[in-house]
Amino acid sequence: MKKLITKFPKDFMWGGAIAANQAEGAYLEDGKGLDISAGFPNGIKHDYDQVIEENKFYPTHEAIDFYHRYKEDLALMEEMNFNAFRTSINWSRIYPNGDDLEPNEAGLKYYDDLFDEMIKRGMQPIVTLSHYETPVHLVKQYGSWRNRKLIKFFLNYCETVFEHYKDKVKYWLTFNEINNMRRMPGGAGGIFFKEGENQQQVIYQASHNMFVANSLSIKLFKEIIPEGQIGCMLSLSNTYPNTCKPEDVFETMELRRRSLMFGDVMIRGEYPSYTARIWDEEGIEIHMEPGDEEIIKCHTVDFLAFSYYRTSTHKFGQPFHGDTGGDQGTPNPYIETTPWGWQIDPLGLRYTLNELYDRYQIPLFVVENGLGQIDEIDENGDINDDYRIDYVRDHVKAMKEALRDGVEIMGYTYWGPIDIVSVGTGEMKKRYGFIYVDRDNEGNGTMERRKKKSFHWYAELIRNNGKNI
Ligand code: BGP
Repeated sequence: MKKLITKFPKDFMWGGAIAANQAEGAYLEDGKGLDISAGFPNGIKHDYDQVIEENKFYPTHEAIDFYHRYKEDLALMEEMNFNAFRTSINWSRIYPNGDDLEPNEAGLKYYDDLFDEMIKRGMQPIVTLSHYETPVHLVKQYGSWRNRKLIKFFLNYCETVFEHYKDKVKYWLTFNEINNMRRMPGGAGGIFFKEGENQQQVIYQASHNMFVANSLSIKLFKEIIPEGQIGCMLSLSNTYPNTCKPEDVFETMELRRRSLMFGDVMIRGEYPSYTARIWDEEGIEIHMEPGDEEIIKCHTVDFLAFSYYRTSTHKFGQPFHGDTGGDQGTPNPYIETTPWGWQIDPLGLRYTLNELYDRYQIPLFVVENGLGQIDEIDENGDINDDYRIDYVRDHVKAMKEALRDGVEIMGYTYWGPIDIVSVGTGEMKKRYGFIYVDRDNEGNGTMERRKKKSFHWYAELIRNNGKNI
């Protein structure tokens, strides 16, 4: 029998997470190609510009200039005692078009320097291979993941980066929030619909192709970095039934299954049995090649990484919809709400950790959790973000309780330890950071970095390995 765990393990990974496109900027520098993130002026929840318009402001083009300022930024993360830092490699820095024959050396060099800097500062790099950054050429030329050719291009990219960084990076994630193919297929998979298409058909076909790519990338990974670990990454904020009416309860389970299906394929190695009914009812026919199911069965992930921001409630008959925070239904009267309508629910994290561990029995990694709020600088130049401290404290407490419940948790990387561009809405005003960045929604500001009150609090939390929680 497993022993009772009462504290965070010694090797627990503490740190923060960002994505290349939301932080780096330098969107065409040093041979980088265009990736889809460059074409969303108002975030992936909103319209995508097929052609970048001159004189229009696109927040990711400069973002917070992490590309040039990463040394300064990582020094601040070190001050907060991070032992882990998650970011993505932007695919289009390595293969500018996605289907190039040779990688872009300047792109490889940039990440070499970045990972060296993290390691020098005592941080384990955790790298996402694809975080809403599909090269635009792959979208235009091949229709993105609806085309199986993408599998080959993705594997070529994976092989290059696994080989190149094998001595530096031991923890990898395949597709960021792959289940957001359901909610935001443009951002998650570069899928933009043509008129008259059965959108669900396209989403599931593209997802299937991504599942095959996920499994084959794991196969490659195990050959190249056998001592490392690779995980899948899902958006798993949760949804409760709005009432105890059986229909609310049942349909909420069905909604949750639409996300867990993605985990089931990549963790259990097969589509769950309820998939057949969903596809039948939605007129979906998935093209699978001989051998696909075996590939998916043989090459599964080592751990489940996920984002958790909030909970919502679902009422029977309510259409399913969501955003970067997860599924979104009817507001819950028992919990607080942020100005963006995200409902804060620390106990929901404990609930979710237990739900996932019961189902999968593999290590879990909370790679995103954070509070997007409006921060103000007072007359002394301070930012007293006690609300952020409360948010993190309560979620970390919930995690500690989940450890006691017997859940295996590898680490916690707070989302957005430094203010970055919001992926859903393209704003800077929605700030997550322990570090403030002087930049606004219109692109004004000096980019100066400033520590918020939460900076010191988080540094202390990590120093104590969560003991004082
Ligand atoms: C997740 C994404 C992140 C991140 C976060 C917060 O969906 O993986 O990239 O940005 O949500 O969302 P937002 O930036 O829209 O507030």
